[in-house]
Amino acid sequence: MNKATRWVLAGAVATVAWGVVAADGALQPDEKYRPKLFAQFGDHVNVPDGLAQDKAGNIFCAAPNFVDQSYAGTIMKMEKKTGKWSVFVAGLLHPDTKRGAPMGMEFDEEGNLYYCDNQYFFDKAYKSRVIRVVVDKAGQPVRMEPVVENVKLANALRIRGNAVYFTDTFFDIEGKNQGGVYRVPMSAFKNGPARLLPKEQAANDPYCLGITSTTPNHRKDIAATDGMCFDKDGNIYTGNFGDGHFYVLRLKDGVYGKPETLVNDTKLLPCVDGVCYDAKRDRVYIADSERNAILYWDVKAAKLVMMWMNDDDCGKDGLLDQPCEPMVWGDKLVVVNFDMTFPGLRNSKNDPMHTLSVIDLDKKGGCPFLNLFR
Ligand SMILES: [Ca+2]
Ligand SMILES: [Ca+2]
Ligand SMILES: [Ca+2]
Repeated sequence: MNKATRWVLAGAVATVAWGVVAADGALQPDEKYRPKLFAQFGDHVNVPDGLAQDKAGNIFCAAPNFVDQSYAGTIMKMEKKTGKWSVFVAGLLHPDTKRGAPMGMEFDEEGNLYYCDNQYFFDKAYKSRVIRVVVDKAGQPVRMEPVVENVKLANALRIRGNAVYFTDTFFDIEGKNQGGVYRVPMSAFKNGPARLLPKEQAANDPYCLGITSTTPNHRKDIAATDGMCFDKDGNIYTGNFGDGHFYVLRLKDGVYGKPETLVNDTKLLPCVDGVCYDAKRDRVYIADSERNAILYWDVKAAKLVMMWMNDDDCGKDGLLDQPCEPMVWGDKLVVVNFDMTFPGLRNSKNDPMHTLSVIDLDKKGGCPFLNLFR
């Protein structure tokens, strides 16, 4: 390759990516975003995953606890005032697997909590569900009930208007490597749980908004649709865990378009796990599980920016250890470290440090608590 060609290629990269671009085309971390330790748990939270916050700014962390299954799946709560963590609720047990595995979650306007119950790691035959935790005025859980069933791997979840939105990461249709984004209106589960159609019929499932597909990269992971969030205009951002393909589903005249590619370059973004939106800065934060990295998508500029990335680390001082879910909390970004290990990730082992990290965002006044956009 001659110098001119190289320059042209570098220019092409620069149109989609900010930050320092290394010789191999990858983005480099920014020291101002160095993460610090936010919380460390004992083995009762051996695999943390989803995050949510209520209107008062209390933080909730889901723990499916896949590694040490002698501990039940739980949802932990941190009181904003005291910073103290306690068990909010144990995950609702599935009658067949006898496990509860809370992952992505969010509160609705009434203060009820909805969460993805990921049964896929116990049984791949459509056992996953969306569960509603009915919460009373004092903030105490009253009861739990399945509201959506027949899901494969329920992963990320958001509430907007009177509907629950979530991702299903595996369709398990040979050779297609698909996953999807779903929208189920709350009216559909007024009298009992709504049910998704089998994946062979997903294109005709009235609840299926969009299907994405992974092209396995160097990790050979076929996991598809993982994180999801809305921007202030109601557009949906999502991405594949297996190849880092990052998409937007644009809302136009009340209807979502098909997933459109924003980034599809394994060098720039090899893995998309959880994503969340920052209305103040108009950014979508992206957890890159593979590289222990957090990036953001600048919505207005349509550019990908690297914030932080570190080598394999147990996380005891706050460094990232398979980050799976970011959440804007005031002027901070709280990041969960899944630390479960999958082939090809930098995280080499599930270690005894079960941690949340925190990154200080640029001081521009912060975000209101309860980062919801409806
Ligand atoms: Ca996830
Ligand atoms: Ca760790
Ligand atoms: Ca680790």
